[in-house]
Amino acid sequence: MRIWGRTNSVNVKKVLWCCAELGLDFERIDAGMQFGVVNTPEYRRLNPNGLVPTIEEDGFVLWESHAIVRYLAAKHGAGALWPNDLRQRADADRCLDWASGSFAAAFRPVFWNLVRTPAEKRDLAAVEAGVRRCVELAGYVDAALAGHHYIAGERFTMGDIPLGCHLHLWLNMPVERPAHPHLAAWHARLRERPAFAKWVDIPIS
Ligand SMILES: N[C@@H](CCC(=O)N[C@@H](CS)C(=O)NCC(=O)O)C(=O)O
Repeated sequence: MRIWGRTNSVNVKKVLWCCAELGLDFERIDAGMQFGVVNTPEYRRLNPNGLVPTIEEDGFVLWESHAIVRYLAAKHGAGALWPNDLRQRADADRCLDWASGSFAAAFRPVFWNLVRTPAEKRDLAAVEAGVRRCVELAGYVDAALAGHHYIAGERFTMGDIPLGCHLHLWLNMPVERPAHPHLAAWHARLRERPAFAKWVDIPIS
């Protein structure tokens, strides 16, 4: 399998972490931002959006990080990342959609302003509004984790992956946050996983 994507992209991290959890071999090609590649006609034929990640496996091309996580989990992680129980799987699956549709949407202005924008050009009003919303949403995750170790129950599933990537960034932003003890304990649990340590728990850039 080939994976196109720079390692500091949150969406690429999801795929790399997932592959490492599943013990999959792959070749990774740096692409996106300073690496370019994404605007070449060859890449656009694979992924017309010009975004990362994209994977290719025996001629099968797939983009959209959460679709990739679902595909790999279903193919290689049945009964583990991909729960066999339909309701448990739906519960995990829901977290992938919520991570992008709700949390990532709120977090984007916080990350882009504080990490990718020079200090003098930052939109601090957008940061403040984003932080307020992220605190509220992180509170929902904290409450959801109160009764169990992982987001969809006692076992680690695909549901933990996108959420884990976004919340790891959130928990490392230089902003004031209320204590969310269940979220913090879950984050600490994720940090003990070698696959998370290798691809997600890296300097933020
Ligand atoms: N919904 C897409 C979003 C992909 C996306 O926005 N990727 C960003 C990196 S996180 C990107 O390609 N940015 C342009 C670049 O790196 O050149 C997914 O989840 O795969």
